[in-house]
Amino acid sequence: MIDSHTAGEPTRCVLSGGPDLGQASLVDRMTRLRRDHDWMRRAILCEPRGSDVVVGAWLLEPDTPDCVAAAVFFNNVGYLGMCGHGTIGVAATLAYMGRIGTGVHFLQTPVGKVKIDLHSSNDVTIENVPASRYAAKIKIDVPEGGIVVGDIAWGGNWFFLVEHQGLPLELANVDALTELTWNIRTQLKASGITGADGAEIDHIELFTAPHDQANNSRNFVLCPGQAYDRSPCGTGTSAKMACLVESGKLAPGDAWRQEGILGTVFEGRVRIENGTIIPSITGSAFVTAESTLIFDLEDPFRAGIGS
Ligand code: PYC
Repeated sequence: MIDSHTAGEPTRCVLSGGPDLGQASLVDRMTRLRRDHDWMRRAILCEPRGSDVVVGAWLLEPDTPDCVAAAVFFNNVGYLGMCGHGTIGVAATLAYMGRIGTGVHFLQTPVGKVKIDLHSSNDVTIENVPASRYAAKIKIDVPEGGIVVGDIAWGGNWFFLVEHQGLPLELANVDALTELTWNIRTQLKASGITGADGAEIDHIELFTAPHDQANNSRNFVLCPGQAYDRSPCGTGTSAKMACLVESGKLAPGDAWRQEGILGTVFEGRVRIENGTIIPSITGSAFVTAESTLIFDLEDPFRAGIGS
């Protein structure tokens, strides 16, 4: 395995070992991983080997010859369609391993092909799957949070995006921000408010003015397993840019500098292809560790702690 972090958010790349998932399509292999071998997700990411914050990227053979690799992203509670910071981490990891050099490459993900432009061993631009706003100005009454208004958008995952007033988006307030965003998520579910085809909205994103005037906005993003994203969130920034384009506040080609809760920044842009919004995100990742996992049959926590 190789660990990295992208703007503070960790990615753990699984390079080899694990079950034989066969030769099926990537989506079928992810289904098989989830159905038959889900204990490995917990064993790799959860305590005592990992923590709730870590996102996994299981690197597999791509279905399509034009991709350098395929990746299945997973976290402490399940699987992600796409992961922006994770894709930047995968790119830095592939560069560290000497599997890619600077220039353009493609990574296959369960929700589509993602372009990677490696600028240096650490600096990467990814072109995400298409993003879109699904619904605007949805109003919900959140216990302890009052009336909250937000947009629903897809950026590779489903997001509820809220212009936040109140408690500043700072590390000192992380517990309260986590509680607020978790209550928003719970209320969305209780109200039957979903993304397309009934998809659960499992990422909640709050926005305020940036701390650094060189940036456009600051965010706090709650991930599905209740951990907050240390990075500005690649799929969340993609969803945000789709909303901005739909409301005429971001033009194709213009930069959108999204600051996260640690103050780290992703620079986003969109282009429009046949009426579809294609977001790209630029950020930096750093390799932090190489390791081999050991599964001792005597270890009561060899499959991780949790369910
Ligand atoms: O960067 O897209 C992202 C992401 C999703 C969850 C954590 N990071």
